Amino acid sequence: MEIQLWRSILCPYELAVKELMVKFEHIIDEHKQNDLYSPIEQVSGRVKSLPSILEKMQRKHIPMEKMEEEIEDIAGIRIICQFEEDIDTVASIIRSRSDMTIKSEKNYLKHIKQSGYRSYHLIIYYTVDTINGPKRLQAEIQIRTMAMNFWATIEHSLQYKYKGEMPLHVAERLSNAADAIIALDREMSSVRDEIMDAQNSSQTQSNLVKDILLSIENLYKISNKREVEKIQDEFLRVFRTKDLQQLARFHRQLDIIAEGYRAQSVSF
Ligand code: 0O2
Repeated sequence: MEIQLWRSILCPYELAVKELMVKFEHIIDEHKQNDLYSPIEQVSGRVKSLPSILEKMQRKHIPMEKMEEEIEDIAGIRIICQFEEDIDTVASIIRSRSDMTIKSEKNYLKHIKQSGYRSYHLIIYYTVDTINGPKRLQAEIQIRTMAMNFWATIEHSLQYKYKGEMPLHVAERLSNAADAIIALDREMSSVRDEIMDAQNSSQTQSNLVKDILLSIENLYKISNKREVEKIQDEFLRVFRTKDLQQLARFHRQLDIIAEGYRAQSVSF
């Protein structure tokens, strides 16, 4: 097949990867903006390389006309979570979306691969709009923790290095490392609530500070500069206390002051 033709086949998959990444990244933003812990830590994506597509077609005896149907991971999205519990949450989010239809799911957390590989895989149908109209295609979404990703990345590189003929002593080391990753994920899960609390309050503080600074900036436009400077000094004092409740109280007071100014300017 000509390179040009390959390009036009892969073009919608590139669009799908870009769109899906934006959508998952937006889920992170939405959680943060609502002071919520995000079950998604990080998102990446790729279109499968041509050599990798050709190798898979050869290995699985897939004819050209069946390529798009049978190679389900031409578009691939990887979602990284902090904790193992988050994986289920992310899978549920995907299942409930109206723009993604589940084709199949593979649970390599319950059924760990012989290599030691753990991840949750979903194959979805997703429609992109191209210059030739809508195109429904498949994409693979891999969901895993940071620790699982660490292991899989190293193992993938070694697989590539040894081209499927991994020496026994390396395979053994990887298998031990996989056990250590299971233990690490378990340990992290046991302190999940505490970590989530800490991250939530840091996000709440960051949003509060952003709102307060915006309010002070707006007050500058409509009120007496001296008074706003006093408010700013008071904000710095409250900020230094690192007390979230004091900061929230200050925010509410600022709202009342701003409301007062707005009422005054309307009555004029
Ligand atoms: P890439 O793009 O290099 O990651 P197959 O693809 O034939 O192995 P199948 O049934 O099509 O198997 O899909 P499967 O096993 O559900 O998922 C395939 C993808 O999962 C792989 O993509 C890897 O990304 C990941 N994966 C599966 N098993 C392992 C493993 O033992 N170690 C690591 N590190 N990753 C694994 P590709 O094809 O390797 O492409």
